[in-house]
Amino acid sequence: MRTQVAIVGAGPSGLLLGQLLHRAGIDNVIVERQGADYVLGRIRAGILEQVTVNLMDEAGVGARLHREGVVHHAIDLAFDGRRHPIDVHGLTGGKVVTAYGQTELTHDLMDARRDENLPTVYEAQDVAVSGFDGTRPQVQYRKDGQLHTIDCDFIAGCDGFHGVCRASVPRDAIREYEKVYPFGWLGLLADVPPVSPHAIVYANSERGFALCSMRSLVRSRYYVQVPLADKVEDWGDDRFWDELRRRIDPELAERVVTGPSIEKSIAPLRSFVAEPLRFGRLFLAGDAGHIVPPTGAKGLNLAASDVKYLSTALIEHYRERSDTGIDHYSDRALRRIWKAERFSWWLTSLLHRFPEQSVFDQRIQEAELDYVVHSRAASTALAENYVGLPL
Ligand code: FAS
Ligand code: PHB
Repeated sequence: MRTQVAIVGAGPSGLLLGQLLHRAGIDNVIVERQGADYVLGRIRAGILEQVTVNLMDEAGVGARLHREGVVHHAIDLAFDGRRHPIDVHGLTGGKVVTAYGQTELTHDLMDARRDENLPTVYEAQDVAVSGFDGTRPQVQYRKDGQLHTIDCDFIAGCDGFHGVCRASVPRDAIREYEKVYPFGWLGLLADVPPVSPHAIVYANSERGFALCSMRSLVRSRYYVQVPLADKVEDWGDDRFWDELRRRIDPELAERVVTGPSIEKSIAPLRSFVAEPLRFGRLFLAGDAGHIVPPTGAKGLNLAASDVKYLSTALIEHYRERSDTGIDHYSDRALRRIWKAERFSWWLTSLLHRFPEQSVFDQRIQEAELDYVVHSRAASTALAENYVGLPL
């Protein structure tokens, strides 16, 4: 098989890139190691920056997002038994975020790809990439016992943190920066109305971090910080709901509507960046190139901005025979990635209880929370990062 761009991974990065390239008349094939249902079954992000919403519109798949997404103008920081609103909309001259699950976004992209009958190989085994340091890159995979080879001009590594593309880059050609946090997030999804439908609540309590979010007005997403040693089977639904309510203020706790979990999982928290993001004719985009702790709701949105930069560069290559965008892809993407890494690290440090935290560290954290919610300058800095810095 031959194509112009071979995309490894059918998560949000790969699907969005495939859709944007197709709409620009650039042939592409997506090779995914899991089945479509498995990809859709992973419950992940829930908050979209305007950049991501705009990109879904550019890809021609934004209709349901506009119908069902819930626009948020503010967030609440909760500590010392009180909630403090941060007027994100007012502080950023009218910018907002939209609550719309990654599962739904992925569904919309998968449906569009299927409707346009675009080549997508699911359940591909032993995916391998080669030749990207020359002019004849290839992607190989096994399917139904047969070995298949895709000859292409470029390979887009959209295969996430554990993918094969970054792992295929010679070790001396790549630098990796990582910080692992000493706790995880236990997330619960339930078909109950969200306790705070128009403002995500970020709570810093002496028992640890908690987050009250949503997927729609009838489906809620909650998280509590847990020790790394915890297992999801340690946490029955009742224990989760009790712990959540103990970490938020009593008035809000009273209003939490509980119900059976439809998904429950523990995600580790890490910050990670690979540099550069281009190796000859191989590009890394999304979680394949970087990971942020989910506190700042940046993971999916960073994947979208990588895809915006990469799709623009590839379209410029084919349409204008110019490689300026390709040559600058890595530097441009990394500038935005590192700023989002900083914000995600900062918000994680501000809102979580660290096992080794000294009493001095605790007082500093309390002083910073007090400063952020009472200083317009500090609230504005939080707000402009939360809605997403300009591309
Ligand atoms: P993905 O990991 O989503 O997709 C990569 C795809 O490549 C997968 O489908 C995988 O099966 C496939 N693949 C892997 N190896 C392959 C191979 N060798 N061959 C072929 N295919 C291969 N972000 C937020 O903003 N908010 C959140 O609350 C949040 N929560 C998260 C919770 C968890 C548990 C995780 C892991 C991430 C979370 N994220 C969150 C971040 C997440 O949303 C990612 O940013 C987003 O999925 C990035 O999309 P992709 O880059 O497409 O990577
Ligand atoms: C979510 O709804 O999954 C979510 C919301 C806000 C965050 C992280 C995750 O900061």
